Amino acid sequence: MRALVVMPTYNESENLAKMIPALRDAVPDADLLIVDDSSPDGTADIVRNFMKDDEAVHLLSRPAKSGLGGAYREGFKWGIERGFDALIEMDADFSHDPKQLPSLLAAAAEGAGLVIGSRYVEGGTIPKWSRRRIMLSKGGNLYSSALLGLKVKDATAGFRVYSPEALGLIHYEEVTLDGYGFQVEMTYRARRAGVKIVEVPISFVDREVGESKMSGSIVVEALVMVTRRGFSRLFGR
Ligand SMILES: Nc1nc2c(ncn2[C@@H]2O[C@H](COP(=O)(O)OP(=O)(O)O)[C@@H](O)[C@H]2O)c(=O)[nH]1
Ligand SMILES: [Mg+2]
Repeated sequence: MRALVVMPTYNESENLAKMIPALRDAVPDADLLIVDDSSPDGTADIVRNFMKDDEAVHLLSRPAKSGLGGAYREGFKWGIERGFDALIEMDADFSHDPKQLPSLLAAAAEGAGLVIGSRYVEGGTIPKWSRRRIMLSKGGNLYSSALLGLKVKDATAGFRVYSPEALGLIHYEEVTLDGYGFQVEMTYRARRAGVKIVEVPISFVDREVGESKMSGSIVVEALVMVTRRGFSRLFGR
């Protein structure tokens, strides 16, 4: 399987300097595409440095910060055009452990069109979150799953593998949401299109370096989408 890690970055130079070698180590056969939005901290320079002597590292540079969803849309397109047959979504901040990628890729190789690295299936853990934080995240997931009929425990997760066939069925290029909304909408479309979805347990840790770019408005955007879509699904329109 030719796998491509699509990794959006905004001000992740410190994380990325460690993440690129960690990925090359954990999945030596995979290529790596960093989608950077001209981060002022010089994230792209870190990538260019690795590119000098590693042909498997690639950079897609965008002129301005324009959101996680768009970064994934452009990264997926880049990978599909070049014939990759597993497209990986992953944060640069070490929330998603590169060492867990082989188990996600194994599920993809067994025929799942969408593999979700899941915190809420048996074996998944979030060692550092408070009970309250876990309840909030789980609650959001239960709400989304019930309203949209996702039959998935962790629809907001951002550690995933897609097959190009699944991305085609999903029409990923039409998904204009960001952050959590992007993940949930992609899951909803995959379920509706009959894509085989498999959740693989992961251990999720909060970032230690750099700042989260997730904002309250991204959470609200996701909630509005789920509620609207859910009600029209359940009560017809
Ligand atoms: N290219 C790009 N990457 C982004 C943008 N927003 C977030 N990211 C990256 O997407 C990943 C997830 O964002 P993060 O801030 O960690 O969100 P959190 O995990 O929900 O706190 C990280 O690698 C970020 O650097 C953006 O607007 N453009
Ligand atoms: Mg993160």
